[in-house]
Parts: sequence; structure tokens; C-alpha cells
Amino acid sequence: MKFNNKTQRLSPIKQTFLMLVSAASFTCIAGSGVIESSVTENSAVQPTSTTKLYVEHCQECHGENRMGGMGPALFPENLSRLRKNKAVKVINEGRAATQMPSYAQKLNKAEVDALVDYIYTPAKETPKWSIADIKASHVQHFDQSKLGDKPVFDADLMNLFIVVELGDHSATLLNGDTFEPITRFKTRFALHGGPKYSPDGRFVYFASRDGWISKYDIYNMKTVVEVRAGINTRNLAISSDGKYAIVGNYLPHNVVILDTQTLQPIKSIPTADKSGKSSRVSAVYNAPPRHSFIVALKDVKEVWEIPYSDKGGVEVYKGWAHDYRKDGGEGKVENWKITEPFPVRRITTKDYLDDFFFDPDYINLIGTARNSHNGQVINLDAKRKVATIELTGMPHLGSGITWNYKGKEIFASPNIKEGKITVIDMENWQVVKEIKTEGPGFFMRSHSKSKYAWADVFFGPNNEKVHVIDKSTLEIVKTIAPSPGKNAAHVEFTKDGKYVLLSVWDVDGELIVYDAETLEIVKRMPMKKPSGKYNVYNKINYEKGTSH
Ligand code: DHE
Repeated sequence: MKFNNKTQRLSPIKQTFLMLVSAASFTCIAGSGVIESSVTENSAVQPTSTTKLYVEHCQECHGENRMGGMGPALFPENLSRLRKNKAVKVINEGRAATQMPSYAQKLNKAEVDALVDYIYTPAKETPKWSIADIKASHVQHFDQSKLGDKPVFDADLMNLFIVVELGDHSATLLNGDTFEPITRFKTRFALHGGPKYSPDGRFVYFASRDGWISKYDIYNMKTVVEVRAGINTRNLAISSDGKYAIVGNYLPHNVVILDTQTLQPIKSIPTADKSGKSSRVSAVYNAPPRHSFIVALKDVKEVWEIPYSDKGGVEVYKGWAHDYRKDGGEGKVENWKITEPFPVRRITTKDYLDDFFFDPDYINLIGTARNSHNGQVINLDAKRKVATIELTGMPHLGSGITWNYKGKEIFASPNIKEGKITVIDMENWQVVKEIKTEGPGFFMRSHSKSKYAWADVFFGPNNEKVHVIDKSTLEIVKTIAPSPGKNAAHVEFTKDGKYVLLSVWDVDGELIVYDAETLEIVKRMPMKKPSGKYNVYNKINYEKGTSH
């Protein structure tokens, strides 16, 4: 489907990409080389009126041959949780919290029905992206061993920011003391999710919606290596020792473990539950105290824990051995040691998990299903639901933050459907307060040294506004609208918590720096639809007020 007015048009790179891709074979341009993959899809589909409709209205976002792009891939395997009548509704009315607009004014009933039939028609050949495809896509732009190991610029390396600019698919490396850009560079098309830093902050890894993982050397200001880890990707996470990246995919249904030094694949793990039912990956996370990755699955009721080890031999808690043993031959246990590399520990959940949050100790996972009103708290050690949280609307747990309020740890989450912030006591999982806002929001941020939490109003007529909440009273103390008529969203603090950077999400947008104490504007910088911004120190230290 085409984007609504909030969304950028295709970049010249992407246009070239689409022109170069034939209907019969899926070809991708990777850096300097052209790589042919083994993905052959729908070559037999005739250019019927339905496929023309798809090309006209859907392809720009959902990709050539339904492979996914800015929007998700559209195959029956990826639509198992969406009934056909709901798909009709989504095309007619759009989908909350996504870039999917309403088509009710553009398509008649027969056209919508035809499109729905089309997307529920299996591909002639299931799109595949094997380890061989991943390896073939690998592009080494620079030989890392020939690059210096000292930064080629002068700045506090812990107070740097990467600002992703979706407007022209670029990123800016920003000095967090002077707020001067150090460099600006091209990224892959449609990055999504937070880029992830190596533990020392030298490298940053980006994931694009169409599966590209890029490793950028901040010290040398160069994209050193890239690989395509999937066709339609969710996000990536980096292990605490910095050695491994995990990539979660919608297409194919798998997670891929990469060696971060080379970005070569180590292992691809198909995501299916115990009974073999295959699933998209909702997201992957690093859980530092557990020395493992957590994988949330979208179409089956399981969460996975994958301890990092490329050789096997991970010692596991005795009581968990059973979880690994069920893993269809993988992760066999000998003397309480796992013999397989990257074994999977399965945790069954009561409901699907579309959105989630971890407590600071990474023991409890708080998750919600898109269509459920309640949140479930799952204790990852005990492997069971320990509480239900009463939640209405559609809380965006992934953007939640925690802080100490009157001696107890609380968790605050924006809501994608309703104008409110829900504040939850993390001891008894009761709702402490619902803070009324001027519309549904997407992102929230704070810093341990700031008395304020910031929450945007991402949706609706007030999307130019951002609320500043006093963390000690849970009251909104100020509402700002720095660029009237333009969506203001997503903030990030400097390392010391003294300044806040806010985006104006517009192709002619801005990055605005606020004094975090006085709430006065310090600087405005023009940028092209700056989306997320990520402070090195806050990220590598898993600062409480920021996303992980
Ligand atoms: Fe995101 C993070 C899922 C739509 C911008 N988004 C994430 C993460 C997940 C997620 C699981 C955490 C990953 C990480 O950081 O490693 N996002 C989803 C969806 O399921 C949803 C609702 C539908 C979809 O299209 O996939 C969705 N997201 C959007 C958008 O429409 C946004 C506003 C624009 C865009 O880029 O597509 C958007 N998402 C972001 C951003 C982050 C993100 C900027 C990183 C936030 C951060 O501060 O860490």
C-alpha cells in the first residue's frame, strides 16, 4: 500500500532497485556488486488486473512480489493471525500504529476482495533465504585490519549520537557536547528499530526492513561490511560480549546469528513451536544479566531464550535442562551442559506477544497481544505467567521506561490507541495512574539524572505536541509544540541527562535540542525526517530511561 502523507517517497536508490528487479527473479543491489539470490517468486503470476492493483497501490511499501519493504511481506504464512475479513477491514480503514493508510476512498469492494484473495494466495515457490544466500550477499566495503583503531575526530566518544534520518535514508553522527554533526552518511533503505552499538561504542549495527545489516565503524566513519540476513526483517540485537548479532525475521520465519566481526552467518534457526508450527519473529533482544538473547515469536505462543555460545558447552541451570531437551534434537544436555551452539530454551506463553518490555533484571517479561486488553507478566526463570496487568487501548510497551516513584519501581508506557500513559507498579503489577494526554503516543524517554519523562503525541490532530511529565508527581508540567503543524516525536537524552534531543518527523524536519532542566530550546538543526536518535553511553549502559 502507498504511504500516507507522513511517509517518504521511494529514494532514487530504491527506484533503481525496483527497475532492476525482474518479476522472475529477485535481484538485489548490494554495495558495489549485484547479487542474484535463489528467491524465485511468482514468476507464473500473470499481470492480471489484481496484480496491477497490487503494483499500483501496494508494491511501493509491501515490495515487489509481496516480499515486504517498508511494510511487511504479504503471504498466507505471514497472515495466519489475520482473518480475511479483518484484512478487508485493514485495507479499508488502515492499521493503527503502522504506516498503513485507509483505502476506502480509492478501492471498491470488488478490488479490495481481489487484493485480499491475492495476498492469501500462496507463492508459487515459498520465498527462501538460506545461509548460502546470506553468504552470497556479503559485501566487504573496507578491510577492517587496515583501518586505524583511534577515532579520526575529536569528541567525547561516549556522548556521540547516531540520528537516523528516514527522509533520505541517511544517518548523522552527532557530537553530543557541541551538537555539531561530525559526518552524515547513506544508510540502507528504510531502517527500522534502534541501531545497536558494540559494547565499547566503536561500531554501530543497523537493520533495514528489507533485511540488510550494516556495520559502521564510528572511529573511521565508514560502513565496513554489510550482509542481507533476511528478506523482511524485524530488528537485531548484539550480545553483551559484542561477539554476536541476532537478527529476527518476518520472512523467512527464522532468526540468524551473525559473527559481528565479519557479519558472516553462524547459524540460522527456523522459528517454529514444539509442534512445528512456523512463526514470524516479533523481535529479538539482548538480555545482559542472562547472557542470552530473547526471541519473541508472533504466530505461536512461545518465547525463546538463546544463550550465546558458538561452540556449545553452555552450562545451564539444572532445572532448565528439560526446556532445551525438547528442542527436537538440538540443545541436547550432557552433564547439564548444552552441546549445541546457540541452543533454544522454549517458554510457553498464555497468549501471543506482539509488544513487550523487560524489567531491569531481565527476569520478568511484560507482554501484550495486539488484540488483547490485558498484559501478561512472564517470569523467564519460572517459565510461567506470574501476573496479569489490566491494560486498555493498545499500550506500546516496547517504548516503556522505568523509574523510582515514592520508593518503588514503576513502569510507564505510552498508548497507541488512546490518549494516555499507563503507569504500573512493578512489584504488584497494579496500575498506579493513567496520565491523560492529548492523543495516542509512540515513544517515551527519560534519564536517571532528569526529573522529567518526555512522551510524544504521535497520532491524531495533536501530533505536533510533546508532553513533559514530572516523574515525582506523575503530572504533565509542560506541553510543547516546537514546530506547529509538524509531527514532533522521539526524544533521547545526552550522556549526562542535561539535554534532550527531539525530532520533527518531516522531510523538511529538524532536530531540536532542549535544556532538560529549563525546558528551553538550545539549538535547532535542519534534518530530513529524523526518526530515532541513539546516545552511545545511554545505550551501552542500558540507561533506564531509554529503550534497549
Ligand atoms: Fe517500530 C522500534 C515494532 C511501526 C519507528 N519497533 C521498534 C521495535 C519493535 C518495533 C519491535 C524495537 C526494535 C529495536 O529497537 O530493536 N514498529 C514495530 C511494529 O510492530 C510497528 C507497530 C508496525 C511495523 O510497521 O512494523 C512499528 N515503528 C513503526 C513505525 O511506523 C515507525 C514510527 C516508523 C518506521 O520507522 O517505520 C517506527 N520503531 C521505530 C523506531 C524504533 C522502533 C524509531 C526505535 C525506537 C528506539 O528509540 O529504540
